[in-house]
Amino acid sequence: MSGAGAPKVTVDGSGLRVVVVAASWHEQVMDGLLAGARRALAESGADWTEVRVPGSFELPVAAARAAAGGADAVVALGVVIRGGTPHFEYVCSAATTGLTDVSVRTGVPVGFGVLTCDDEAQALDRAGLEGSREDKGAEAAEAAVATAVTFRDLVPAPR
Ligand code: DLZ
Repeated sequence: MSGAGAPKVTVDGSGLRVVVVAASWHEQVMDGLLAGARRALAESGADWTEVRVPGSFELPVAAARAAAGGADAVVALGVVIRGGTPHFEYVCSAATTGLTDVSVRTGVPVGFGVLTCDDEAQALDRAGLEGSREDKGAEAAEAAVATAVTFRDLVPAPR
């Protein structure tokens, strides 16, 4: 999937409570994703807390807890790098399906900042680090906040 065509999203997220759920595999890339998300959230004016889990497989349950705990939006960050076994497909699928399920079931927007890459170079290029072409942590945070702001103005959250 190409990153070309991504919108520049700037919204006023003040008053929103955002929870960032972040996996811990691939530390350097995760540091970049987290820094990008923090930058975007600070710019939006939203308040946020951060929860770390071991791997991307654990992101959906963390997002579910955050949504049940009253978060207005969740930002999910993780990095999955293809190895030599089908494990990659299972972890990616569990994270993607699980996060989608949490979002649709609870009505709480979940920004998807989970990189699914063939190798570490691809991940570094998307991590918002110096020399990266893309900043997926910031994009995920901006998307979550923008969607929560839209919903705040439109409809009460189903709880
Ligand atoms: C097991 C595993 C592997 C092989 N690779 C990754 C990865 O690249 N990125 C990631 O976030 N997590 C990985 N994991 C860990 C799983 O997500 C999960 O934490 C474990 O299977 C324990 O439930």
